[in-house]
Amino acid sequence: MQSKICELIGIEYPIFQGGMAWIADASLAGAVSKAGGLGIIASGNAPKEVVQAEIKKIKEITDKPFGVNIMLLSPFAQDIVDLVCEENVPVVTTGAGNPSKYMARFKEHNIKVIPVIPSVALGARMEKIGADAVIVEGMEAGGHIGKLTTMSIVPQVVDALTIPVIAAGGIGDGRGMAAVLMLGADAVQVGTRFLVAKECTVHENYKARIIKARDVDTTVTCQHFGHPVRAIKNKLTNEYDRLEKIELKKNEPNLVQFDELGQGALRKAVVEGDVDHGSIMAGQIAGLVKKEETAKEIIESYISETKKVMAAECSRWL
Ligand code: FMN
Repeated sequence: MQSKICELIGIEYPIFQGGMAWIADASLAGAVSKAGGLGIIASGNAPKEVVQAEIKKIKEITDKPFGVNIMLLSPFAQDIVDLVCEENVPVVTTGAGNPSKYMARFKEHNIKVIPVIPSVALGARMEKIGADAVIVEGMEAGGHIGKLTTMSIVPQVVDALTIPVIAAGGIGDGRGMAAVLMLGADAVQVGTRFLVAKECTVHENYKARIIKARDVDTTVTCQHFGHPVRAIKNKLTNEYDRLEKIELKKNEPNLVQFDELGQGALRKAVVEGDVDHGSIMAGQIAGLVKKEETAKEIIESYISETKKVMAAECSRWL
């Protein structure tokens, strides 16, 4: 299965493993790239040395292309930009901001730049500043989210842009992949399903909560204040809800407490396995994720299911 994205970055299958702060390290990203997808190391708010060590490790795991996800709001964003240039990282995905001020440097180093976008307007702006492709993420996704669903935003971005579009948010198997390819996407980015990859080093309690999740088990915190985040319901999300209800009634809501509640919450779940008080970021598709598998098995199942479902539907409709 080939696509413009496969040609652009030299990967076998049009599947990206989304950058996931604290989670997407060299172990997961290396396994995905080795299996023919695009593994992406998440830099989150990590300092340069930490990300540099992961880049070193991934180069030992595979010589295939990989990416680094840069959170532009990170206090270390500039350092990570320097690092990806020094290390000749083939692909950079960016989140939480506009990468325009770094674009010239990325291009000088022949780095493919693929920003994550939640709307047509931002997609068009990214195309204008020279992005090589965009990742359009619907609000079904895990982690920080926008307002529109994958089903509605993907075809609108595909119509508005000429560069390739990668669809993300709620793509849990080959049926989801076939659906977004039909909407005009050229590739998919997957986060939630890779959380339970064998090579994913997230705490086993986190994995267990994903595998146990039902369709209705995620919620969005901070819908009214700050940055909305999708995660599995737990004591932490209940506390967010309680505070939001109180603060919504005030003329001058206290927003600091939301930031305080979120401080270190993802790390708590990912590293310590505290799935009551930590943030178990995951997408709505978690209800479909039922078992731990290797990254290779996950990628192969997406591809074989996509082909199967497309062939079956073609013979039914054409
Ligand atoms: N996207 C980013 O651009 N940077 C991040 O640091 C980041 N962290 C995430 C952490 C978790 C635990 C999850 C589930 C998602 C995160 N995302 C982040 C979004 C993913 O890269 C991906 O786009 C998304 O998970 C796709 O939707 P899905 O979860 O429905 O598969």
